[in-house]
Amino acid sequence: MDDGKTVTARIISCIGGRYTVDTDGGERISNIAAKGTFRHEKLKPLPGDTAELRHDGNGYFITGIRERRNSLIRPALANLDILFVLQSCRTPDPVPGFIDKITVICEKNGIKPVIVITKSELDRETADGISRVYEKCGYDSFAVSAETCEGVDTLRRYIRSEKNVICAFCGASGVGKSTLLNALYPDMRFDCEVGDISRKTERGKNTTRAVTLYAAENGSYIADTPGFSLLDFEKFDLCGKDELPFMFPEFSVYLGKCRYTKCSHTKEDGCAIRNAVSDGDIPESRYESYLSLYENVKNKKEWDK
Ligand SMILES: Nc1nc2c(ncn2[C@@H]2O[C@H](COP(=O)(O)OP(=O)(O)O)[C@@H](O)[C@H]2O)c(=O)[nH]1
Ligand SMILES: [Mg+2]
Ligand SMILES: [Zn+2]
Repeated sequence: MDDGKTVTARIISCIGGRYTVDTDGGERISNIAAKGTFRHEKLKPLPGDTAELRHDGNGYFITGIRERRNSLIRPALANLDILFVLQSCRTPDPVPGFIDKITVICEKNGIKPVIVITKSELDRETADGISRVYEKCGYDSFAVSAETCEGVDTLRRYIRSEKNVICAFCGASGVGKSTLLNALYPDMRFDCEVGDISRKTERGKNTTRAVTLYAAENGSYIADTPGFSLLDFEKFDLCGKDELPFMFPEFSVYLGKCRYTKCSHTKEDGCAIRNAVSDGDIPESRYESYLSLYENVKNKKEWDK
């Protein structure tokens, strides 16, 4: 393919400014650079991007990327379809609000969040309880254990049923992302190390490890991501306060039914959302997250992403 024609390819990793891609023709090409002029634009090609490649006689280089559906800064990924949000029911204990902040980011970016409660064998009741909260909100939700393999087959079937999607596993360090991925795909080696819960103390310089997409079945790609804390998401401007209620799918049937048209759903009387929480129709933990995010965003006039 040395004819100067443009070839499109999926970027699957970027390490030290060198890209590995899968071409539409099914060829894997490594060690590709992005062309100089392209680098001057602020856009940095990310795993998940559809890249345009040209061959200059010596080798391929990236000349551009196709318009993205979405992009996340950390984990650095573009065109994500599904984000599996992992949270362990024990060790580490669930962090209130963690999943909800991510579902809001997903809603905002057109990404489908799927909730996975890990280490279910340690506390089945808590695992099932959290899982049910998200089912109630309309999300696909699973309780799994890589230790006993409970729920692993179900989750594998679920991932297989989605075709040609880009997925990533995310969640705090130590919740069991790498272990679960290796249980789901025993033939692949996910190389974000297993066991980095013990490395929490040496956080700092070394935290940005590369995100790599692995080719799974059905034309899908799946990424492990290095552990991150909720703090990494503070960089995101979530959305404006007026938009926030729409990022909670379980609110949707009540919106427009409050006494006041400009109801913030935080303390007003006659608020349909607050009534639904009292009636047990909206999970309390989700509403708590709404209130806390509302506090974060209420003073912002505009939001850029
Ligand atoms: N009890 C229990 N421990 C698990 C399970 N899955 C993973 N672990 C342990 O949790 C720790 C962190 O797992 P790891 O996959 O590295 O987490 P990651 O940082 O999210 O990738 C390791 O010590 C694993 O052995 C599970 O289903 N049950
Ligand atoms: Mg890991
Ligand atoms: Zn209201």
